[in-house]
Amino acid sequence: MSKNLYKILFDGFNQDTDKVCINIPGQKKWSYKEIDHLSALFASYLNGLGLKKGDRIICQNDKSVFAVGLYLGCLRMGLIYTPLNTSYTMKEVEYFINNIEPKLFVCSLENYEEVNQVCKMLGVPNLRAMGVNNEDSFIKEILSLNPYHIFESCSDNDTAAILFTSGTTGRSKGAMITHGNLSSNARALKEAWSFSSHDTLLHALPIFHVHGLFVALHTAFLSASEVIFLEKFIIPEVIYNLKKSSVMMGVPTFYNRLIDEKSFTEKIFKRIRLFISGSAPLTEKTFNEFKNITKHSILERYGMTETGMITSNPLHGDRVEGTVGFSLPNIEIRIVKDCKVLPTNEKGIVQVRGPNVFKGYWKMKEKTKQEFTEDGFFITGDIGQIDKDGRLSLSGRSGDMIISGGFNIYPKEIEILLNAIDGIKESAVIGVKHIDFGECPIAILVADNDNNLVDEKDINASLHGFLAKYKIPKSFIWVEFLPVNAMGKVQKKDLRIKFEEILLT
Ligand code: MLC
Ligand code: AMP
Repeated sequence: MSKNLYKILFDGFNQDTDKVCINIPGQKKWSYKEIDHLSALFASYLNGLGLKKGDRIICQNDKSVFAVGLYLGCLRMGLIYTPLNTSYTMKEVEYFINNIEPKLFVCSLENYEEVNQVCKMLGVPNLRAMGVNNEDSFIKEILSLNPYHIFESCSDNDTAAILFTSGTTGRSKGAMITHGNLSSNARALKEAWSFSSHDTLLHALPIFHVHGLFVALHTAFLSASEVIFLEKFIIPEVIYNLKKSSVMMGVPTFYNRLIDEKSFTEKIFKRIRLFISGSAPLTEKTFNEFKNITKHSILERYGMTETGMITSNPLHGDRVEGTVGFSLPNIEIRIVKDCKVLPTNEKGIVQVRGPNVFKGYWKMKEKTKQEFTEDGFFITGDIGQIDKDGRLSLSGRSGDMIISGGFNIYPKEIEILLNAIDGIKESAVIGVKHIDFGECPIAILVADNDNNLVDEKDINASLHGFLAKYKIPKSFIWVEFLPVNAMGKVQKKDLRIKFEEILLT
């Protein structure tokens, strides 16, 4: 039997094909039948291009129902889907193209010219620009095709998607995520959160990451739930549509913004049965303030690109603030320090094993080996402890990754660019508290020459062509020297303590 993820989702919604699948407020409600048809039209197009199982496609396009159709079409065909953050610059995109060697790149209309140059330079055989409505010529072409209702035969171990996560060395790693990883996680989440065809999910997340693409869409589709599909998290639209929703998924920034919103009152959330948070730490303050307003305990869950969702607070039973809950069925977690598995309530690195864990980094065999233990656990790099009941709490990360509004930022990538600027001798990028985004990067700089500091505008200008905007440090601070230990390693912990409060005011 084929383990194609699309077939598994199809079997989930097939009894309810007349139900609304994607509801785009003010535009159109797409039934499951129509979405299935749309995915078959994209499959037809991809097939017409001669693409075959295992070929890779990069998509850096705007959030739309057609982007979802394209994704599902890729699954149908057994193609490997690689979504890119829409804020990535062309320099960043160049790296991904070189690494992935896609047969097709789908970009947004506005980026066509620049992407075209890069694709030509790097020999990408096909480039298409896709708009967000059926006035667009590419969409018109898709809609005129005969559908191709294929479910390419796939095993659990076949790669369905490659998602990039940045690396500690500054180079991004492509996590190969299989049909089996995704289907097992979708089933686990449907069960854990009791998703059904009676649910309406408010979707305001981007669809180029695990959270918005896999966690939200797969869980909803497998359950034949309706998805209210918003382009992004815009408060008035969210408030208006929450009234019609039963579940919302978001990063902690969503909840902080709702807390601050005066119009977020009982009549807005009275139909909601579940608020879910993840991708970044939900502070106890946010959890409690939200509870005071809504009487809802936000359900916090924990996951990663490489693993999908690992743990979740319970749907029934206590949701304890500051914890990320219990491991999902068939997923094992343990806490390890100095190669020893620790007993309950002791802090170490979280390791995870199960059908959710990815099969490795694309073209990085050595790196993959380093991140797994001999007995097959993936080393997450997150620091945590498990209590006697099995609840996991996280208390940081072993590396210096920053999570800003749910986006991961790796300091090394920024430091390399900063250190290359004339006038900067060395730099350290650290994460500090930020009221809206939870955490944000700032740069601590040492000058080549104290009497001639590089202008902040010039630094910003040097970074802009190379880094997505959310990675650009929110502040630049000059110091005489960086604190180092006896081995000469910069002590970021000291810097974090020193500059902890800098962006709070
Ligand atoms: C936008 N900006 C950010 C930012 N998002 N800066 C820092 N961190 C962020 N997350 C900047 C923009 O560059 C812009 O800069 C300004 O803020 C306003 O941009 P915007 O697009 O209007 O921002 P906004 O819509 O308010 O977006 C904020 C946000 C968004 C929090 C709603 O970032 C978001 O949707 N985040 C979700 C990320 C996510 O899905 N993560 C899941 C990863 S998967 P300027 O200079 O132009 O003003 C994962 C696994 C798991 O982690 O467990 O789920
Ligand atoms: P990504 O690589 O984008 O998938 O991000 C994964 C990382 O996000 C994890 O390794 C954690 O550090 C972090 N993360 C995800 N969910 C949570 C959560 N609920 N609480 C704290 N951190 C989280």
